Amino acid sequence: SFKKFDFEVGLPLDRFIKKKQDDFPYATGELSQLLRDIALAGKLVNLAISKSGLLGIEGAMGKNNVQGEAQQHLDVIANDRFINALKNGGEVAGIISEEEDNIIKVNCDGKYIVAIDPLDGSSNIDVNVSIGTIFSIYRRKSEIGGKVTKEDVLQSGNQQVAAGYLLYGSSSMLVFTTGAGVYGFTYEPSIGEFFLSHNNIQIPEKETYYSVNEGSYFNFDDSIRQYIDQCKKSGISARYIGSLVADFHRNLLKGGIYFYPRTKSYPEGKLRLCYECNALAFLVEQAGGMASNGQQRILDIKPESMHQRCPMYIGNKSMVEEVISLINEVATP
Ligand code: P6P
Repeated sequence: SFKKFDFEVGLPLDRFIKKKQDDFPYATGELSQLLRDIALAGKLVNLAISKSGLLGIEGAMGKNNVQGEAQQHLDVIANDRFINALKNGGEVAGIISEEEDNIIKVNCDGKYIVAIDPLDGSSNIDVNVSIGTIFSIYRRKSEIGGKVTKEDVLQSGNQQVAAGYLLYGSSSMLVFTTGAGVYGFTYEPSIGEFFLSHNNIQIPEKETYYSVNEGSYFNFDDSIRQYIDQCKKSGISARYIGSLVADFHRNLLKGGIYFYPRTKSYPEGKLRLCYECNALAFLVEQAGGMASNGQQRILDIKPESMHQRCPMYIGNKSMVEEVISLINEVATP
C-alpha cells in the first residue's frame, strides 16, 4: 500500500472505522458496529449477485413490491440480507425500505434508524449492469426503549449521521461518509474484506458528463430541454447507465451531473427522497458538490411520507446551479 493523504490506501475497513471512531470523542462504537453490519450484508448481496446467473435467481419474481414495481429475486434477497444483518447487529431501532410498505420495527433499545434501498437498478441484473444499495443512517428521535415513531423515519436529510452506497460492479465498492469526508473501499472477494481505495473523495470541478434519460426529452419541462440542448452544444459526453448508483459514482469520480426531472409518468420525479436522494445528497455535499430538487436543497426537504418521490439534480455545483437557474428563469417570467 502507499501513503496517500492522512490514511494509508489499502487500510482495511475495520481499521479505518476504528481510526475514524477515535476522531469522535463521544463515539461509543454503535455507529461503527452499524457500518460493519452494513458491510457484512453488502458482502452477502455481492455474493448472491455474482452467482445469480448460475443459481437461477435472476429475473422477476412474478409479483410486485409495495410500489407496484416488478420485484426481482435479488430485490427480495437483498432486502432480507440487510434487514437480518441490521436486526442481528442490534444497533437499529427501525428500518424503512423500498421493499416494505411500513416501518420495520427492529429493536426498541436500538439508537439508530436506517433508510435503505436494498437493491437499486435491479432491472439491470439480467444484463450484467452494475447495481447498488443506498443507505442513510439517522439517530432516532424517540426515547430509547420506546416505540419507533413516524418522526423517527421522516427526518430531513440534513439529520443524517452517516450515508453511503454499495456498488456491485466490475469491482464492488462501499462508499460512505460520517460527515467528515467521503471514503471509498474496494472489495477483495478472495479475502472477504473491503480496503480503502478512494481517500477523501472530492467531485472534480470538470463538467465531464451529463446523465439523464433522453428518451423522456419530450416529456420534460422546457427548461430541462433547454439545459440538455446546452449540454449538447457544449460537447460534453452523455452517459446514462439507467442504474442510479453507477451513474452517480462515475460522476462523483470524474465530474458531471445526474438528473431525474419530473415527467408526465412521474409528476413528482421517479427517485425516492428517503432512501435514494438523501444519502446521495449527503455524499455529494461532503465531496464538494450539490443536490437539489429544482427548488431547494435535497437535504432540507421535510419528508411527508416514507416513499415520497422527488425530482433530483445532483453533481458538480456549477452544473446543478445552471439547471436550477434555467428552471427558475422559466418559473418567474
Ligand atoms: P429510467 C432504477 O430503476 C432507477 O431507480 C435508478 O437506478 C435509475 O437511475 C432510474 O431508475 C432509471 O429510470 O426511467 O431512466 O429507466
